[in-house]
Amino acid sequence: MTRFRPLLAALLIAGTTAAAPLTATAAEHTIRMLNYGPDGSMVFDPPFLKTAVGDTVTFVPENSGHFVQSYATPDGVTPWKSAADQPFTVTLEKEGVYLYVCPPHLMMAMIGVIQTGAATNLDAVTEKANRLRPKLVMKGERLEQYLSRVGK
Ligand SMILES: [Cu+2]
Repeated sequence: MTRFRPLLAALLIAGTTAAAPLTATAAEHTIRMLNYGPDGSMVFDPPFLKTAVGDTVTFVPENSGHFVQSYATPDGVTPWKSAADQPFTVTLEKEGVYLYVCPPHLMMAMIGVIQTGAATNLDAVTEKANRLRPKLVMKGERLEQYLSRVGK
């Protein structure tokens, strides 16, 4: 029996080292919520972000009056919504496209898109986005601009 122990130990070590890089490589991204930024007034910066599955994104309110709420996400994602003026971190556990908004500034198209891994749900997100589009009174073209940056 004893000759199996080294094998078991080796398997345990292999399992540990195999899992470790996944944790170590999960990136932490930051998206700022701004009254004015590179893309004009009332913006998320960056408004489009590509991540890997398991990465985290922290939304940081650098000006007051903003918060973030998911609008369209991959299937199985619990909708998220932050408190106003508070940093908010979300872990992107499902592959696909995430469309999110700042509800108080929806009219000004304060919206953003995250692509996590492959854009498996792009059609569904685009369909839902079409219903959002009439609510974007100013700068509504941001919706198409950001979604057009989604790649395979
Ligand atoms: Cu806002």
